Amino acid sequence: MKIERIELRELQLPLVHFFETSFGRTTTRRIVLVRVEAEGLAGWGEVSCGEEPFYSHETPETAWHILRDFLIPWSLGKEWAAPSEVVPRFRSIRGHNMAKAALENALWHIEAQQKNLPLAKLVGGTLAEVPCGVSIGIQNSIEELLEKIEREAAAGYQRIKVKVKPGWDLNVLERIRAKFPRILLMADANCAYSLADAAHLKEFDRFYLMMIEQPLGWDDLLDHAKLQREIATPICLDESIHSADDARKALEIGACKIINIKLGRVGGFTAARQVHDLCRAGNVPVWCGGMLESGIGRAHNIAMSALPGFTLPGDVSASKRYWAEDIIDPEVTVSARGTIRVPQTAGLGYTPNLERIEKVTVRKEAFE
Ligand code: OSB
Ligand code: MG
Repeated sequence: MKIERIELRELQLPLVHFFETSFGRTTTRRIVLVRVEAEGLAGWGEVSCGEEPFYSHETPETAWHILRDFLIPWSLGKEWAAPSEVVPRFRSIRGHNMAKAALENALWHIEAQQKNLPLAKLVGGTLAEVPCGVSIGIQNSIEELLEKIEREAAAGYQRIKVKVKPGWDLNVLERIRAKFPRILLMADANCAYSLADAAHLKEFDRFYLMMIEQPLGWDDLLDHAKLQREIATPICLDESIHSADDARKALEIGACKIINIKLGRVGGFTAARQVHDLCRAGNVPVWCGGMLESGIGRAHNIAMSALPGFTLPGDVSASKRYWAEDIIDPEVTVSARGTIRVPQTAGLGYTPNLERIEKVTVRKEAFE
């Protein structure tokens, strides 16, 4: 396929409720969207980075820069045999996986339309329905958190993830387990601890969590391996895994037992499938992480979650948990059993709502 035109835009979308992690609180998302035109078709991709360089080094500004000055000039007017060519063609650009993923995923969206296949099927998905969990941020009080857990569990979500940090951890988990002894529960620390906290983290074992996500540094596989030898709770890595090679090394040294795959963090569907295939071959469960995506990124996450190795409920949940009005039609909904039906129609299975997208766009630039 030949890429004829690419449009970048930045949206500002207020969250219906703030989202707080050990990094801080987000109230409005800044989302960069990529729209690629090729052979009469349009494909969309979303840059999933946060507003600040806290979860990763990428921000909307760095993504805009890398796309505008490198990825887009290297793509326009070129022949692309397959979306998977994005990885080798951009290999000399170090990092910036979320910017790369937005472009690559837009090409997958185009190819799904060209081949008249649902995106999920095109990337190898086999599941008709994907199991969903929710990620609940740090709240103003434990009572508010307990209320939220009650509401999400009653809505049918299959597992509850809560955010933890020093000072909002054992006290919170104690209260959750006292009220909800049976829910599938996990905790995400977003790198808030160090190996010096091993004895403290060992106390998490008494809450029989499904896993603890990314307790230690984003670049520290070795200490995760040491910690995993000391605690019973399985470690799941998020921030540490940027490629299939990272996943291989983490598993080889025992740094984790589970991996959270995010399309943006690993750089798009090609790399995500490699991480998935590696984990599946080693019987390591994976699940789809979320980055508070708009409907476009959410639709891509649903397609990826249809791969057969995604055996654990992910963080992909209903649009209405994030947005008063999503930018796709229909919005993403979750069944009473806590599942999302994987669209069976060609392409993304959701239609970007241009009128709505235009309304929340704060800047736009087109490249021909
Ligand atoms: O660590 O998984 C994370 C959101 C932003 C940045 C990092 C993370 C998260 C979430 C939210 O946990 C997942 C979601 O609901 O999209
Ligand atoms: Mg995480």
